[in-house]
Amino acid sequence: MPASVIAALEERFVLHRLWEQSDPDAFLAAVGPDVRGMAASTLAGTIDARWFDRLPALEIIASFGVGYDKVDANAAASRGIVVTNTPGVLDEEVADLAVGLLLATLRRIPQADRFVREGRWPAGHFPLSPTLRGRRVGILGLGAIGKAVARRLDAFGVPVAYHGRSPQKSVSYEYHATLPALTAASDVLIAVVPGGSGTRHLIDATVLEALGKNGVLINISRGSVVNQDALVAALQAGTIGGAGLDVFDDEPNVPEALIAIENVVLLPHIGSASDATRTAMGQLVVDNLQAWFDDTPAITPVPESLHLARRR
Ligand code: 8YV
Repeated sequence: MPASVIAALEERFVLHRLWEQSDPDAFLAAVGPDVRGMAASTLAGTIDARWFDRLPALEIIASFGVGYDKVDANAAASRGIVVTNTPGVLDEEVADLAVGLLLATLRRIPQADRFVREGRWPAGHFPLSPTLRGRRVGILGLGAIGKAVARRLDAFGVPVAYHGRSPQKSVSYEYHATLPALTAASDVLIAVVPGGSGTRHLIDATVLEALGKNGVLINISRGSVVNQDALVAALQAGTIGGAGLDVFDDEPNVPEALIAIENVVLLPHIGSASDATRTAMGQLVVDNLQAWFDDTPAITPVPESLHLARRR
């Protein structure tokens, strides 16, 4: 959470710093009954009924991030707790990173950088790379971030198609009713769907096989969307051509097997991680809490909380 969030919250509220406690359980037992609002990073772990039991006065959870798969928003709603996230303010930033990761993966930019740094250039040329030219790009999940990725790819002159729950009237990209159909028609698959049980392991061994031996997977959504073991196996066997990953199953732990593969680019979940965008996300966390305790509606409630967004 940016320092600006902590400073802004401290100005307005009594802020309990759970992340600084050596004995969080004892701390929660002491202050938990008084806590009415929570600012939560999605990196902090799962926020579910076990938390709600210890925070009986909790009214609102302002989650830092657009994806809120770590917050059980249905369990919160059943206790009358509103959940907010930070949509909109990070779309363009995450889309920039997605396209950067795609180019880095195809043109092997990090590998080329390592080649120069390691002094290997004088001994011979860097190997020729695959290309974006002539590729068809499939986007899994054409929400706000997916659309921002697609707009960028338009400028790169490559055809874009997508799969999601339903076709969207506002776009002219080709729609595929199933993920296997999208994958069969794509040379690049970019995952931009939210995490959670509804999308868990959507990208499995069968999908990876359909992507093909020159196919490339880019994942900027959640590690859970991809069966990571199947991905490692596909990369090791050469069933797919490469992968660019910003997200993993058990962050911050990345399997040695992935690290050992040369034709992957691995990033430490930095999709939204610019100073400006993280500050904007943090401001939305603060604004949601302030709006709520000013008795005006929460600004960006998640769908499960829509009916609760008005405090009075
Ligand atoms: C952040 C994200 O890394 O918005 C999201 O869903 O995954 C990222 O922007 C994360 O929220 C930080 O806690």
